Amino acid sequence: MGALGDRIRIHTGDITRLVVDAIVNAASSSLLGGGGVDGAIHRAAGPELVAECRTLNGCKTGDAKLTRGYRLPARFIIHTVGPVWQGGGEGEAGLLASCYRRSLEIASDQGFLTIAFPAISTGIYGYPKIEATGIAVDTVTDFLRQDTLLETVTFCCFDDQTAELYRQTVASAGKG
Ligand code: AR6
Repeated sequence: MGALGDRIRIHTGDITRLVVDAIVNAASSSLLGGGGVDGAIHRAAGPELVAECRTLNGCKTGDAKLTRGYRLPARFIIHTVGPVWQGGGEGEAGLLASCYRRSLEIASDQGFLTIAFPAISTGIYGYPKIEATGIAVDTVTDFLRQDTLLETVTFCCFDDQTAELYRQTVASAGKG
């Protein structure tokens, strides 16, 4: 197993294109689809995905559920529900950390080696990007310290500006 930094990758692009064991979806609590990355994942996976999601009885904020990946190159999808930003006083930070942790727990339980995350809650749900990136990087780093199975965690950023923010955050986390 390589050093911690070698197990974290930052990628710019569309998460639906990634060849990994599982991609994470920033879903809504119904799990029945929506806009943003959720809409892109449902479009790329095809209609079998929503059919499986209907059997799951939704998902609580901060929790995660697993489905197959259908027409995606990723074999599985871990659907997690991020918090809607309400100013920071409603437990948003803990809920966002829980999204990352629960997704990683599922991946590890399943024996997955590679997983990719979008920037959960930072689009339609309005979570401030700098704070959300700090939580994403800290939670993934903490998890990888005690888990030796997962080989790579990819942060899939939709644009270069977000990727640059992740690079800076990972670099400063490594110094701490
Ligand atoms: N690949 C990677 N990242 C993406 C992609 C993509 N194809 N498309 C968007 N992003 P959002 P949220 C980035 O709004 O804030 C849905 O309606 C985007 O730039 O997708 O958690 C759900 O059903 C942003 O940085 O998710 C929920 O109701 C990040 O993904 C709600 O939106 C997350 O933005 C969830 O809102």
